[in-house]
Amino acid sequence: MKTPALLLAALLAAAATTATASAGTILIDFGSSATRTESPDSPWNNVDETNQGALEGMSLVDTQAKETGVLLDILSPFGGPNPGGVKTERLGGFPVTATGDSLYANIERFNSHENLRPVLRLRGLDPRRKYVLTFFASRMGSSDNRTTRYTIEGAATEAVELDAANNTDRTIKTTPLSPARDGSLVITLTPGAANTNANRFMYLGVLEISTAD
Ligand SMILES: [Ca+2]
Repeated sequence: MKTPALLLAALLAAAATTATASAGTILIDFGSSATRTESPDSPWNNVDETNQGALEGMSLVDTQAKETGVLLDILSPFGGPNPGGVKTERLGGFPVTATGDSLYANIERFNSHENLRPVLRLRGLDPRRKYVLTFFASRMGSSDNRTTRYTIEGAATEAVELDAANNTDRTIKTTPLSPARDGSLVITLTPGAANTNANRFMYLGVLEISTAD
């Protein structure tokens, strides 16, 4: 039989193990408030037209429903939600509520907005760890190229690109990224060089954040 002291030591050891365990995968659905991803078994975070305008310090949960300590700010907003993403669920992929919509932005004037350049900031990341970001965006019924360039600034700067036009299953991943010394990664959206859309539409539908080690 364990003495109270030993039991306490065992409990403290268990707590320490939990505290140093890596945060699980974080999933964020960007899109319309009408089609948020609500999944009690595997929670998502939702950013939509009701909260994206001046989002500050959204506390992100991982897919195990644990608070991760990672916070999301939107430093420069999108234009609004677009419902035109792919609605067919892929085996093992993201749910339709996440792939079927997105938040969009534009350079040439559209819906009274122009020269939008969305900027997102993740805070509270561990500067000693590396993170892989996975981006997905879909805009079906497109007859042009709608490539979005996602530039990520952490300890170094990296950019990845994805064409949302008629995209059903392509995602783009970064290499393992080190956050800046203050634990942040800043993500800026711009149209890719291949983007031929008249408004230079760019999109973000899903962001997945996972630890690389
Ligand atoms: Ca959604």
